[in-house]
Amino acid sequence: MAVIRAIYLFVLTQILVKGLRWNEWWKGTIVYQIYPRSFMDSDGDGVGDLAGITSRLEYFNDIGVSTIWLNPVYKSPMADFGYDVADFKDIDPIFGTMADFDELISKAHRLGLKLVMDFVPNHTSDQHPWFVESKKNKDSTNRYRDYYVWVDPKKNCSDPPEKCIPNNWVGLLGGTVWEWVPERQQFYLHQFLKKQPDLNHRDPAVQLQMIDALQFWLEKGIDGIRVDSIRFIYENVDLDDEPINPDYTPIPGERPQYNSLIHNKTADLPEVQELLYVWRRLSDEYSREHNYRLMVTEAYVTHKTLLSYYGTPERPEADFPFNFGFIDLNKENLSGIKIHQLVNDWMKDLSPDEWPNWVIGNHDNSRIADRIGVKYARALNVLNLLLPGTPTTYYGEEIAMEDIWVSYNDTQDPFAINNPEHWEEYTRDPERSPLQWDRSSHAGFSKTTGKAWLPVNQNYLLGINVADQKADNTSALALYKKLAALRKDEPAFHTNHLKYVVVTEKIFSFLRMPDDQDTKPDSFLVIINAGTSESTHDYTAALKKLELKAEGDAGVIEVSSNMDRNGKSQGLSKISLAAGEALIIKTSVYGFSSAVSNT
Ligand SMILES: *[C@@H]1O[C@H](CO)[C@@H](O)[C@H](O)[C@H]1NC(C)=O
Ligand SMILES: *[C@@H]1O[C@H](CO)[C@@H](O)[C@H](O)[C@H]1NC(C)=O
Ligand SMILES: *[C@@H]1O[C@H](CO)[C@@H](O)[C@H](O)[C@H]1NC(C)=O
Ligand SMILES: *[C@@H]1O[C@H](CO)[C@@H](O)[C@H](O)[C@H]1NC(C)=O
Ligand SMILES: *[C@@H]1O[C@H](CO)[C@@H](O)[C@H](O)[C@H]1NC(C)=O
Ligand SMILES: CC(=O)N[C@H]1CO[C@H](CO)[C@@H](O)[C@@H]1O
Ligand SMILES: [Ca+2]
Ligand SMILES: [Ca+2]
Repeated sequence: MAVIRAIYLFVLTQILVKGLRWNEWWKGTIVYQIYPRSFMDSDGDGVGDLAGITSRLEYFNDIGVSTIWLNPVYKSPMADFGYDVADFKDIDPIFGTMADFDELISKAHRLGLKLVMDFVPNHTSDQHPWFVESKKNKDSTNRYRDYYVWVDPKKNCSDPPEKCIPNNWVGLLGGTVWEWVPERQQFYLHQFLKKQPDLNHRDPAVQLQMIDALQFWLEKGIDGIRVDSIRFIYENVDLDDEPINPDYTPIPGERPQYNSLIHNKTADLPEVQELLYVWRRLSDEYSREHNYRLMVTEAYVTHKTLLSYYGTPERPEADFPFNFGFIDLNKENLSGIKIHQLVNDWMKDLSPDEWPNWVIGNHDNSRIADRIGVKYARALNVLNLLLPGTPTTYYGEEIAMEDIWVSYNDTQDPFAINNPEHWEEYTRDPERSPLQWDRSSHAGFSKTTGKAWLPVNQNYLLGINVADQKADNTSALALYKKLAALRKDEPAFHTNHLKYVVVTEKIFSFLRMPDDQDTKPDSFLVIINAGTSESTHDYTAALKKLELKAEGDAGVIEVSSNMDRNGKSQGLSKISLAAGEALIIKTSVYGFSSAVSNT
């Protein structure tokens, strides 16, 4: 039986990637981000774990997701919930064992799912044996001596050495990046928490350790890596001060904040491109027929720097760098024009071999439903899944989950606890609450009779949970499934072709078309009303301007975001959408000439 099922799923996977080459499965997929602490708790300790994820894998087949990406599950003292790695080749007991991991990956593959792991090369935990050894002394016999960024106290300084801070560099969480270690009579650098010392990638031994760690997981059969915080990997060796940001007003008496400086000595150094290229080549060595390994990078940077992470055809780097254009979209700036700007800013500079991608939320930012309002959350899933490129769904977005509120006293996130005066700005607890599975206690996330690591949002009792939404064919989840199926089944969504149609303060609309234009194929007009009231336009006139051919003036509403107009025929010359509504209309518009247009 298991064998038959495996073959069946293999066939499904093949259909999914129809039109894509074997090494392009990641173009046809949806990447689903799992924050492991919050997805599913199998043993009732109130924290999500690997066995919990394994127990829920069928969910992904059900909703049409074929790639899961796990935030770090490596051994860690959890000073930054796993982003402080103490062993790159082991699983933290809070998440389970290596056997649990092996079980997860084998079941995932059996179900036709791809598994992508987070990779955190910028820093380790201060509990990592490398750091424990490195901090002991700076003797030439210390094998780990140069594994971290160690520097002497500032020269010509009359204060005690520990007060002679090397330069003005400020970390992401405010305050100096330098931390004094009496044993070595030196400072080490940390761009994040003190408990996250930065690795020194200029030491070839560190580069080899990273390769060793990557090989370990690639050999276990993971389908890709997501590389964390790449813009911070290298710092300038000359240790010059960074320029003061003229646009920043310091608050008297407060320790320096990250934005007070222009970070051109501690971020986006060109050396990182070489490192990405090395990791790309390593990853490619493990790519086999029907087993391509994906590489994605994470950095909040300018558009130009971001695009550089694709590398070039001769020196490829990331398959795609995460596109965070939508990550700070909020109620104040949500509009048709804004969405057009965000989409076009990304699309206009891509070369034909650079594949787009979209991210609307993650574990570091308030959930999309909170930022722009629940009313618009469904429309953002429509955008995310139907624009050209690979969408990333942050767990819970498929059921329109919202943030929770956590008091300072109950706060878990060390970024906030370490910044009491700015904790609300730094805390990431609100977007990390457990996935809401059903109406049972802790929303089905955990069997614990005590507290879970974070509380669930009480709206799980009001229909914001997987079980209720599965049973309701008008739910956000029902919409999500429908969109995922469209992406999979319709050739129009397997290409890069995009034409903007009507763009106004309220409306963003676009046309998706398949490659084959000779057979008058189906194309899809996607319309989103991001405004606060109804909007009606003549789309026939707008389509005419694009100089496309059309068979008649009517289409069929394939999906409406509220799931109440599906299957209705719809004239194109007058289409009305309620505030927050999205429509996907099947039309027979065809005959495009260029792949991407800026109209
Ligand atoms: C240290 O200070 C002395 C006396 O002020 C000066 O001559 C010397 O150039 C300084 N050295 C450095 C490295 O700045
Ligand atoms: C850093 O920025 C300052 C101010 O914008 C500029 O003068 C300097 O040349 C920059 N340095 C580097 C290394 O880019
Ligand atoms: C939206 O406005 C906020 C300020 O309210 C700003 O921080 C953010 O960058 C803006 N987002 C976009 C996508 O323009
Ligand atoms: C938070 O904790 C402090 C110290 O334990 C206590 O004094 C304070 O009353 C608590 N605040 C709230 C809102 O619970
Ligand atoms: C949902 O189910 C009801 C009852 O079976 C049916 O009338 C309706 O058309 C369905 N709606 C959708 C969007 O499938
Ligand atoms: C989006 C993302 O991955 N953010 C992570 C970046 O790296 C820091 C430090 O490792 C983490 O705290 C963030 O969660
Ligand atoms: Ca657990
Ligand atoms: Ca670094």
